[in-house]
Amino acid sequence: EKEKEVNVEETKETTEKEFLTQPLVSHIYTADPSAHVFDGKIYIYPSHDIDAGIPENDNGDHFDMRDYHVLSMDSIGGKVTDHGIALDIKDIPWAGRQLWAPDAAYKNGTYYLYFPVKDKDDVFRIGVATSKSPQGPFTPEKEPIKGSFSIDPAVFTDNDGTSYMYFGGIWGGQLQQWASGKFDANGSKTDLEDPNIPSLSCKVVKLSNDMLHFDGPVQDVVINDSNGKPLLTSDHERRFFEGSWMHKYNNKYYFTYSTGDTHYLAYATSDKPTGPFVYGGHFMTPVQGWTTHHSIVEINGKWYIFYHDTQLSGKTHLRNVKVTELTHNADGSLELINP
Ligand code: FUB
Repeated sequence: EKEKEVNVEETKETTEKEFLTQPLVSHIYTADPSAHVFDGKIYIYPSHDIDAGIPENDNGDHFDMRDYHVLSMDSIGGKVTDHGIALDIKDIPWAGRQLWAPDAAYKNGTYYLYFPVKDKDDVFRIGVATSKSPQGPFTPEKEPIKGSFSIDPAVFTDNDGTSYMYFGGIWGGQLQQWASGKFDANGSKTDLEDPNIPSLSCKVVKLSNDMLHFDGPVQDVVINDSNGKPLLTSDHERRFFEGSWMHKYNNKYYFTYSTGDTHYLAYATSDKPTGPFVYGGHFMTPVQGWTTHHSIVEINGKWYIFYHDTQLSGKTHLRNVKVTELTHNADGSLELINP
């Protein structure tokens, strides 16, 4: 089955400007694009949306994805290649359901695919799979990463070679159910339920040299306002919800994320990869569809944001990935994109 799927190609004979407003592929639904440049080529690691016929709910049960495809292109505006199934849920021994937003990394000749999926007890964990090729297929480890929980892993490698994983998402991503440090099946289905306390934080942890384990404590990604006060639970326009990413620009660390129920992409900056961060503002207004999820990558000296909307289907769980330019202003702020 894997063989049949390999090298499905989509050719887009468009100008770069047209390309920047259109879905990258339309033969499958794709979302949550994590983009990287490996060996001079652009690789995109998206979720692969399907219509599983599950009614929409706040738990996100309708996002019932079952495999990953890797996309690649030589340049922005170039031909997009779908490399077929890179990892199938049936090959992950501990997986139950829902393969959500993945990310990828490279170290010492090996490519790593990080993915969230619910285990057989319906609790989200983060797994890792390896390959000698950026396009896969990837072979999963037998167990989830020890100490992992919730969703949306994003792996960032700093100039000194240290890799960090940012992860977490509230509501369907279950982060609020880990508030005590242990999973609470009867815990809040939304947030911490007190509008006046600091909002739930995304998590960050150092990865081990072999990229397969957590190495050290899981810490909070604290986001303060410009007066040094943490963002509060009630601050839905600014607080973290899910879909984190990290990039470094002019020696500043940019932590970017979705505000979830208010549908913005927001950023916060720090001099350290683990924060604390100072809230900077929104940099993308809401897209069509409930979810908004992105990655940021430098390609030949220009910065791009990969994101998704629902242009092809009009349905919130059947999304399509896109790319557009991202501008860092002279004062370090990010220019607001209105997709
Ligand atoms: O694709 C499923 C979930 O939707 C992702 O994990 C979230 O970030 C949101 O995009």
